[in-house]
Amino acid sequence: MKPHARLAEICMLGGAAVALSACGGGQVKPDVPGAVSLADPAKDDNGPGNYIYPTDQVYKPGSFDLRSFEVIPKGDTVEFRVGVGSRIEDPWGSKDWGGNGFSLQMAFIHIDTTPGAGVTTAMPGVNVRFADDQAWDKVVIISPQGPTRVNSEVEAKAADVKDRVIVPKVTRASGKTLIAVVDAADLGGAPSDAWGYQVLMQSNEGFPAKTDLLTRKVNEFEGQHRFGGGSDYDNDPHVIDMLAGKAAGGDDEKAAQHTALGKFNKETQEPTAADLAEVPMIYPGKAAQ
Ligand SMILES: [Ca+2]
Ligand SMILES: [Ca+2]
Ligand SMILES: [Ca+2]
Repeated sequence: MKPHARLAEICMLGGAAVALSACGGGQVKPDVPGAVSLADPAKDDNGPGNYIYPTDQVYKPGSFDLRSFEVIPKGDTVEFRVGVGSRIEDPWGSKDWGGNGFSLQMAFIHIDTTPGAGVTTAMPGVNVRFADDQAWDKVVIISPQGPTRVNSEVEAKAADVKDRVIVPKVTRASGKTLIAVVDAADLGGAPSDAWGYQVLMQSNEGFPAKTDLLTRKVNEFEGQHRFGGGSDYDNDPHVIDMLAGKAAGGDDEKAAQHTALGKFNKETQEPTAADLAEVPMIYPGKAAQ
């Protein structure tokens, strides 16, 4: 959906609760408290710059190219929208495995709601970390897997942070957009303009390694169902695209992403947290001020 169309939809929600400075205009910056609308560059779905899609034909170009991210407060619920670069399909018939109507994409939406608190390690299998002063407090998992499967994976592999993990009450795909609806209470309240976000794009792996939370591996060489361009160990970021933003350094978002994701210890086969790439938290409210 084009930003203008999206804006028009928000505008049509209208009324006292949803005031927008730009209704009918060209801007996409909504005035709804806590609302977020960010764009991400096209064709940076290559992690640190050199990752390659798996070879199977289901992984169509643009499938993991993050293009847009929206946070839409709606009363007691919050809708998250993650746009990608190609139409979202369901080649593996997700209804047969209790899924959500798509097959390939997976997104981890990390949220910094509480300065000075939170977690700096990402979900198992993603192989990145956050800075101490940008620790995440909640993560919304957009997965094609049904909630029973996602919750059992979290219980098995991320039990120490399970109270911070939010499996949406609704997860679906529409066109090129993944849509997730969560209760605001699960986020600790309605979104604030001070919150930070990082969206890590991954691919749903239905048969993950025991250390990986439904994430598809990045190896040295691409395979039918493996990304290439990284390493065969878990030192490389298993992140295909993410938000970078000017906050991540420089005006060039692609370069900022490539630089951040390229800073990992390439020599180790048994990485500790310090060996992993550090990804930035993006604070859209601060940027607008
Ligand atoms: Ca992108
Ligand atoms: Ca790897
Ligand atoms: Ca990006």
